[in-house]
Amino acid sequence: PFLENVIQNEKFLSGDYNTTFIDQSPELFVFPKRKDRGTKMLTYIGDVTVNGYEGMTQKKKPAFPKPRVPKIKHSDPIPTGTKQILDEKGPEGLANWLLDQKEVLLTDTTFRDAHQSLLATRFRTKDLLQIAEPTARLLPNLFSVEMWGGATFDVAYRFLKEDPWDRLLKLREKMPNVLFQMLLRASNAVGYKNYPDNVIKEFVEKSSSAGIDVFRIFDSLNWVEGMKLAIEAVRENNKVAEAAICYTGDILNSSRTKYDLNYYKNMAKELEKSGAHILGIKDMAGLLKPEAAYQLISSLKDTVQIPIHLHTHDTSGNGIFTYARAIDAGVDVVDVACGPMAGLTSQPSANSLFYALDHHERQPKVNIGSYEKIGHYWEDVRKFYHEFESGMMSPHSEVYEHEMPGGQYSNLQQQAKAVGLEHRWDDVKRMYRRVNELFGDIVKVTPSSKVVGDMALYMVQNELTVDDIYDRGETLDFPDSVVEFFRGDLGQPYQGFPQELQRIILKGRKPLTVRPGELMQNIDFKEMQESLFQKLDRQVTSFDLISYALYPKVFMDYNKFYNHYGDMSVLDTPTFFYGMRLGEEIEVEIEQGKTLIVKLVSVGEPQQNGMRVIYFELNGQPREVVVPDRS
Ligand code: BTN
Ligand code: 3PY
Ligand code: ZN
Repeated sequence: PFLENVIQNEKFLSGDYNTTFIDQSPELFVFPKRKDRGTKMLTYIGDVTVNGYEGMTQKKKPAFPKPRVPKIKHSDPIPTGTKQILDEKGPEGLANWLLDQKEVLLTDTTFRDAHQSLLATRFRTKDLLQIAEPTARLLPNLFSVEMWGGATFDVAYRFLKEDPWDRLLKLREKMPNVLFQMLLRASNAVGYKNYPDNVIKEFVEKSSSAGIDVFRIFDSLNWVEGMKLAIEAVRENNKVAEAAICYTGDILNSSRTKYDLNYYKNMAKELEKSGAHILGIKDMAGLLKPEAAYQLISSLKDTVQIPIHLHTHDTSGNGIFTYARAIDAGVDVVDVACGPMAGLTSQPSANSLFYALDHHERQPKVNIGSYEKIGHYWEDVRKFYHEFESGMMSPHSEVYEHEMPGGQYSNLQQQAKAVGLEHRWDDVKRMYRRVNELFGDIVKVTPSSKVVGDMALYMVQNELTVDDIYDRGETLDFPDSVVEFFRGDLGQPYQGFPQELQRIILKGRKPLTVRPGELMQNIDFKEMQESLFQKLDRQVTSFDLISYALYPKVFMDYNKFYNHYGDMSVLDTPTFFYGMRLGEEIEVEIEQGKTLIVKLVSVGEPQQNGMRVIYFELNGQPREVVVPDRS
């Protein structure tokens, strides 16, 4: 109410009154019942219509065809699947069941890694939800659906202004039969740094209770010490601990011996000993070439008893060949994406793999016709996100040089764009490789890959060479993530840090050599709950708490947005990104059975104070809102 009055005040509107304190006092914006839902929503639509959406260059709303949703009979019972096997037999039983299958099994990553890798993680819950039930009904033989974790958590709050927990809960409701899998960055949870031990435990417990069955756990430096706590936490919740080795380098390249076959065999044994139910091979950049895949999987099958799950990215175009060889070597499960969301930096295509294995005794048991139908939906909806496409048009064998993870490619490109380096993308990729060499050839996967990316952007932006780092490093102000990495905050790289460089970057400070979690204070969740209750002025759920513990600022910004505009996950995606066209009418279901009809009537000229009045009709009644013009 206060704010309402302020922004309608003449002096305020005329712009000759200093209200900068408003921007500096976020608490002023915490007025839960300030405006009705309709007005808040119109304010968002008006704002995005005038100012566009962050990261989008095109402002004019394109016309999109209506997505083709496969027809299903909602009244039929949903076929049972692997979720029921886990519930009946427990994680060990599920692992044994997996070993008994002759066919190769599939994990479908379309709901997570595919769009993380192709579209900077921007897929919205609304668009995932529409295809969830058809997927459950038409593809009940999948091993799992990877639909959470990695960057989806952060991006949901930060850019999509939606609650990632809500996504998980709603999808689970629609897909009760197939295992839900998530990517967990071990001690970094779904963030970019180590968290206290009790945050990791709490996160795993809450994710399990909200619907995650299989946790693919990896450490960004392949440091097993950093993974044990997460593995243990998953086991305690009676869920499946898939402990993963990140694959880097090339085991068959005799001039690159740091990560050789023995390195992987040793790590596999350690993970099995640490309680993994499944061994994951996480080839995040798509560097595992076909012959290497055959040799790696064959040796690992002889090394461990647990099933092996292989993940790759099709960046080079060799993904199907790699899988075919891995399947001959006995891999149990492979990660694929639905055809129209596959290939390039995403996973290899499920559809292509199916056909590639025609007349092969291990051809997966999926209904290819169903996959094609589901693909029509993804093909149509992908168009909503075309502004986030990386521009990569064909297989990109350069990946063997820069080794950038598929899940990072389109995201780092957005980061480069944000700092004005869009036109220097080739330089950024070249620098990425040099930074890896400078750092001693490390495993590059979130968050270590982000450190390499941040350093590459920093060097390109400041026109720095590797020599400059050694010559003038003492005077340079390195990105925070780089300093933290060299301090040991992400754990210890295999064979240690390059000492001279570490000394330069730390400027005399002493690095950690133990597990960072050992030194961190546990979070007092009870105390946090109270302080968050004060800040939010509403009931705090246990999901809110864990999100706040992981991402305090991102979470508070999301809440600020939510108070200002309401729940914008209800908008259709074109409207969310582009707002509305003059004269356009849309329907918005703000809750089940409650639909608003919104028509954009006209957009006023900018006033002297930089504000515009936007005229709508809401359910046939005239309504106007005032929004800033930031152009
Ligand atoms: C927003 O971005 O949501 C609000 C920005 C509005 C700035 C206005 S212009 C008139 C008034 N005077 C100020 O000093 N700030 C506000
Ligand atoms: C992530 O951690 O988000 C990844 O996808 C790593 O490959
Ligand atoms: Zn991946």
